[in-house]
Amino acid sequence: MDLTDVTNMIIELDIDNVASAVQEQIDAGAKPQDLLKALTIGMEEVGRRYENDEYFLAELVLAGDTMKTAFEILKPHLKSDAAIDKSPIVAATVKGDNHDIGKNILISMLVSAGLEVVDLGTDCPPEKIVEAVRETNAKVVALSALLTMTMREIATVEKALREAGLRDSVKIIVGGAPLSMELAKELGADDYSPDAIDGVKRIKVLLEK
Ligand code: B12
Repeated sequence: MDLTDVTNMIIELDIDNVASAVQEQIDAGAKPQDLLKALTIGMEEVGRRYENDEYFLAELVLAGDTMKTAFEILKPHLKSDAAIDKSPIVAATVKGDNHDIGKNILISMLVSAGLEVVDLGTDCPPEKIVEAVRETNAKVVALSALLTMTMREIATVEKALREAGLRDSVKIIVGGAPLSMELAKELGADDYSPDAIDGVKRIKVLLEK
């Protein structure tokens, strides 16, 4: 049993055995971050199969549940450095988008790093984000966007924050499959990260600014 087997369990939607396999790898001394990578590679392959009509919506749903089951085991082991700032981070998946696995992984890792997070969930309207930033004096907004169709909502959030007079006091960082640094900047965000581990590092830098 190695990391490739964990990847294959995601691809094969083996929800019954994935938790014990992850636990076994942890007990054997595998690095939690390598395990997260192995799980994510599995999800990427699931996405590829869905795109090629080898998997359908039912498989996507089961893959999501399998990933969540595996992550529950992994979560307590993903501890990182001590907190540097206590000002909260407002996190949400953009309006029209219900994907939350990546966002939830990012949030777990931020919390493990000692940071406070206000989780606004999925399909989040811009007004809710503005309100949360105003109420909590958050310095960072972390947005997840997985769908090409709705990723432009990032620009809508940026505009709403600007119109509310809050844009100068808050940094926007985004992530999700269809994005890149170039796209993120084009949509008005300050930063982008392709994964949660690097995302936490970048958010810490943004909090220091
Ligand atoms: C699981 C899944 C679902 C599940 C979601 C379950 C859930 N609770 O989240 C379900 C079945 C509900 C679903 C539904 C749909 N999905 Co879907 N889904 C996926 C899949 C296979 C995996 C996503 C995932 O969880 N990955 C694992 C996590 C860990 O990775 P991640 O989300 O990318 O997050 C990581 C990084 O991106 C980053 N990150 C994420 N957010 C943020 C935010 C910040 C601030 C930072 C710093 C970092 C960061 O950190 C994370 C950890 O490292 C992807 C394929 C893919 N390649 O992404 C398709 C995919 C995203 N889905 C797709 C589609 C088309 C749909 C549907 C429209 C299908 C349909 N016909 O109904 C619906 C849309 C529903 C909606 N309105 O949202 C397409 C999108 C295509 C596009 N470019 O627009 C994809 C790419 C599949 C494909 N290849 O076609 N889906």
